Amino acid sequence: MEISALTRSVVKRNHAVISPDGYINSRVPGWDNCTVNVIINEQMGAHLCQTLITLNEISVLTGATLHSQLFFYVVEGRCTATVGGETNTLEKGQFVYIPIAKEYKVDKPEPGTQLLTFHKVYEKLDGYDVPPVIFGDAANIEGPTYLGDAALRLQVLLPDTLAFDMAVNIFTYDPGGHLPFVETHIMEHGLIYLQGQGVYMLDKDWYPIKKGDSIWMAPYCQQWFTAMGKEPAVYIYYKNVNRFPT
Ligand code: UGY
Ligand code: MN
Repeated sequence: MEISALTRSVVKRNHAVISPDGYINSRVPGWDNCTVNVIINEQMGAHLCQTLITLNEISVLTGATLHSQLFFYVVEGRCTATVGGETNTLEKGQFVYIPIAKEYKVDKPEPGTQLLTFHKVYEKLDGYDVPPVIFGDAANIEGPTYLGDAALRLQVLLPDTLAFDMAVNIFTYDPGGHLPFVETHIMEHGLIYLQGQGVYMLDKDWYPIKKGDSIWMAPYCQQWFTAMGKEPAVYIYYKNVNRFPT
């Protein structure tokens, strides 16, 4: 039997590893008959929110974005999403980006559907319109090699324009692939592993990481990752981008 006083989760001042072993459910108004795990939030010092929602056949999510934009990504299963009058079925790997001031509804899920969300307070840029609603599919987004390394591929899910202040990318590492250098940067990350395993270095601490684990990296948290095992390691991550460094 596992020892219940052990966890792989770690929460520090500038990074956190949240493994599913410590999840406690939250009740979120408007997100009905579902299980919500708030994984990253301002309570830990972050400037983004990341949740994982597990749906059953009677789950319905309704709401309206106010100051925060919202990104839904289907980790498992299938559901229907209605945003700004447009309804689409969302399957594994598909997503919808909901800008500020939009109503949304998610319903008709397959039991066991898992949705990842990223939320960020939107910082509008003078001269640029608020981005539109975007329905997309990771399977249709190219994954060019990252910095010339054939073991690494990066898919950029949202348009790379100044109207967006948040990026959501999928990073795929072949076994043995690794970040080419230790990153030290102002941008913050939230991520969840979709597949595989490896070792992440966060501010000189080393963590074994696998599918289902999430990581928060505050600005300037030094970061490096190497993939291990028999299959590629894949994570989807948030990054704040494109705004003046005040
Ligand atoms: O975009 C990034 O900063 C990315 N290379 N960081 C990361 O995967 N930890
Ligand atoms: Mn980074």
